[in-house]
Amino acid sequence: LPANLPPEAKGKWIAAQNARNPKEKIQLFQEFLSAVPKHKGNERLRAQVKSKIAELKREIAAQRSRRSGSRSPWVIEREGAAQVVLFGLTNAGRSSLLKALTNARPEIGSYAYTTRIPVPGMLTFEDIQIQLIEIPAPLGSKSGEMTTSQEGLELIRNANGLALVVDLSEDPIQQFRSLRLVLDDIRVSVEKPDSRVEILREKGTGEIRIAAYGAKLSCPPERIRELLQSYGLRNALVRVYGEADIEDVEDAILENVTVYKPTVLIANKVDSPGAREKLTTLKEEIQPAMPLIITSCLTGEGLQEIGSQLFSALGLIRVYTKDPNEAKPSNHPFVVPAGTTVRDLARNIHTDLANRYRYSRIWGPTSKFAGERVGPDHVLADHDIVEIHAE
Ligand SMILES: Nc1nc2c(ncn2[C@@H]2O[C@H](COP(=O)(O)OP(=O)(O)OP(=O)(O)O)[C@@H](O)[C@H]2O)c(=O)[nH]1
Ligand SMILES: [Mg+2]
Repeated sequence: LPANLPPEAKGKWIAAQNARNPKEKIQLFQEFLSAVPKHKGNERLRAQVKSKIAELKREIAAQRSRRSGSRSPWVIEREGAAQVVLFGLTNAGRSSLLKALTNARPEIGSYAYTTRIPVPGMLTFEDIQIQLIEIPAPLGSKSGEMTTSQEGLELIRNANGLALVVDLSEDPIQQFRSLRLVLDDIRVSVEKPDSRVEILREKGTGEIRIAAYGAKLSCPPERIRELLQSYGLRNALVRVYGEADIEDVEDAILENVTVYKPTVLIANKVDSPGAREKLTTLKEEIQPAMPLIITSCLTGEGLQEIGSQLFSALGLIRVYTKDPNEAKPSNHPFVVPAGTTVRDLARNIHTDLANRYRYSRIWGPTSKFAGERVGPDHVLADHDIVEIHAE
């Protein structure tokens, strides 16, 4: 646990956050590293920052190749409500799923490693779209150690969620374990942690808000505020789930954390002989459970479930805004995290709107009656309609 870094290191961290370009950022992260005492408690932090530097270097290389006209296929801008990586061993059927679910037309082959560069596609779920990206399968023997390219791992770390794909015509448990090992290595967790601290940087609010969702904080909120301020953070929302102490908050500031990715497991090729018999043991393996979707690209079984399962696993909700002068709400929802309040939504639409906010009327699941008047702390749910009244 890194605790109370020297002020010099904090200063470098602040400067790195505010750096205007990747080159400057690298320089400042390097200076940060020299200012962090080299003891065991800081090892993970140092490793984390080193991999950030490596990522920035690749970003610079990608920028260069873009400028020279050759776009890197490994850099994929998010489109739609969320970006989800299809991660599985070769031949699990990721390309077949991508083809069945999206507009993409990836190559499908019965031989190994057909897909060699990432392929994105858009999946339509009701009135929104989710971007799916197939990345090349990790290399290695099925029982031995797996390796995935750095660029592939970055796509995983940057994604909003993961769909792990295992093959029911093979040993799905062993496949699941191999995928988990690769993810553990890069400090990506597929299980929702009991406790965690999230720090969301906000704009122009001038305050540090602390939202503890039934959490046990072992330090006074004032200390948290002081700590954030010592890192130059003045506008932020700190969300605490479960139990947390001041070190957890500092780890979150320094992004020295295992990142949790909402994940579903797709067990594909259920049409294969003996496939269904493997499901019981597979379900036992994934404790605590994550959503399991049983599919076949051959028969189409389970495919229509994927959109809704992903949407709910991602922890997203759709909110429709309505102009006070219009009879109907907008057709295009805002897709926001569950837990979003009316105030968060207003801020999401426009900082100014949050400042001029007066009250809202809502229709839908969280309203007691149609057009109920609610305050800024009202928590929204999927399918709510919100009319914001401002000064
Ligand atoms: N029986 C059966 N075969 C499938 C299913 N889905 C995919 N396949 C077959 O499995 C093989 C591999 O499918 P792909 O979709 O190319 O697999 P991938 O995961 O993209 O694999 P690589 O890109 O090669 O690493 C192909 O021969 C597919 O036709 C399925 O649900 N059932
Ligand atoms: Mg493929």
